[in-house]
Amino acid sequence: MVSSYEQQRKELALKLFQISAFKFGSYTLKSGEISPVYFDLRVIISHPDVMENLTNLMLLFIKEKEIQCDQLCGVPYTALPLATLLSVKMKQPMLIRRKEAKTYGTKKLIEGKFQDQETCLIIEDVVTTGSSIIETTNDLRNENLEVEDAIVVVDREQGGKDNLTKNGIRMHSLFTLPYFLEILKDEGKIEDDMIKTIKDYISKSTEKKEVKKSATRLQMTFSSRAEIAKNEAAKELFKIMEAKKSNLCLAADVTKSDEILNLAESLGPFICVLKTHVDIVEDFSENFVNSLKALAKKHNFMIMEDRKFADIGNTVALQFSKGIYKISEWCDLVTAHSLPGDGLLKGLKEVIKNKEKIGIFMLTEMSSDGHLMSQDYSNKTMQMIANYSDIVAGIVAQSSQFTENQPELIQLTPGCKLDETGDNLGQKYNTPEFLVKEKGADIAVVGRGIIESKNPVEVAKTYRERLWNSYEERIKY
Ligand code: 5IU
Repeated sequence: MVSSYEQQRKELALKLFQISAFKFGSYTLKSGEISPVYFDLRVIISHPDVMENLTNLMLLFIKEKEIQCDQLCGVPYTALPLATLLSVKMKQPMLIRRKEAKTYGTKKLIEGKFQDQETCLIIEDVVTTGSSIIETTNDLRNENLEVEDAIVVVDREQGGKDNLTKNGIRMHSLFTLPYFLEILKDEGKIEDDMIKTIKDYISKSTEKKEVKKSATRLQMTFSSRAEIAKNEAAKELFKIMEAKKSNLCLAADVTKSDEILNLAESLGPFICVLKTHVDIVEDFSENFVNSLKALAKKHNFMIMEDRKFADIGNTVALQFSKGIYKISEWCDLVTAHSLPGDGLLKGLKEVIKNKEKIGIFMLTEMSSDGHLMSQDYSNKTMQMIANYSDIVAGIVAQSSQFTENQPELIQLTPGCKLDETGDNLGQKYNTPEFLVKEKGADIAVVGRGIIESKNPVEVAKTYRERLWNSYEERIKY
């Protein structure tokens, strides 16, 4: 049995090479990094014989590891057909995780029939950091399913296993990159020079990983991030967060200026940012903003106007500095869309250059159901921001959208409530713990969860404590 398994494994490795499921040469990865090896297991769907052999091998592997499960779930997309074949052969039901909840009918994220506490085995093709498996696991666990094991075809050995262990998932991989190298070398299918290049690459990326390990955004303290922040307002905000032990932003969505000032006075001590929508204030006046600024100073919080600029540079410069509101005169932070292109940032920069400290938060993703900000849109927004690090303080996002480790930027995440899942107008909510620990939020925005509660002060304290504890747990790793 063992020898036949080893034989099958070797044959499959050679076959995967033959059909270009992995290639050696010089490839530019999504991150911009040049890699001498490239994996693309999507090609296997064009080779039914490989699909069959791989499924058989995975079956033997699951048996050998003595993994028991009630359900199978493939990580979208490449592993879906693999999970399907395994499900049929094992006579074990499977589940499908949607990448986005449906916007109509039932808002299910997990399709298939299941019961509480059933165990679900995850199937994945290639693992780099393990983040896709973690996302799938979180959605399954949210449905009260148990996830303990993941079977993967290839482990690139770039930190995935450790990340999964931290999340309570055992990862079992059929293949690793060094194994492929060994087999191909034995068969004379790869030049010695290439083996050396790849081995150097592996050891270099391990070294890089070690350095990065101590410095990833999610593990750094806010005070150390204050040191490297390039935008002055972001620097100050990090310091405020650390000083007040608060990463809570209050969305003061009330329509009378006195109500906002009352909130600022009573909740000011517990928040790092007070977020306004000035266009909903019915009795706006210069006095109001002056009082708000005084309270911001008194309680040491920053004022964010959630203006969501979305026009050409010339217009946003006017909207920012002129009109009734003269936003740039009183806000510390302001939000903007990347939709119009970077002329918008140039327009805002024209205004900001005469100010002391203002930081822009760019939207990459919204919390509302059915928003149109795709991953591609978000990636392009991140590229745009890279050239404006002096004026951009961070992003407004639902998950970590940073393409690289960018600890100098702040992730602000709206859609936070202690226990609810949404409102009837499309807003989606998550808990403080989930947003900070799983979704990379540095600051969470809470509006109605606090202002519509019976005791806003007590509730704000609870949010602040739960958000801060989550941050402290996050940096421990
Ligand atoms: N807000 C969102 N989602 C987003 C963005 C902003 O909810 O994606 I960008 C704003 C809207 C509101 C606040 O001012 O954050 C959330 O308020 P509630 O906690 O009351 O839902």
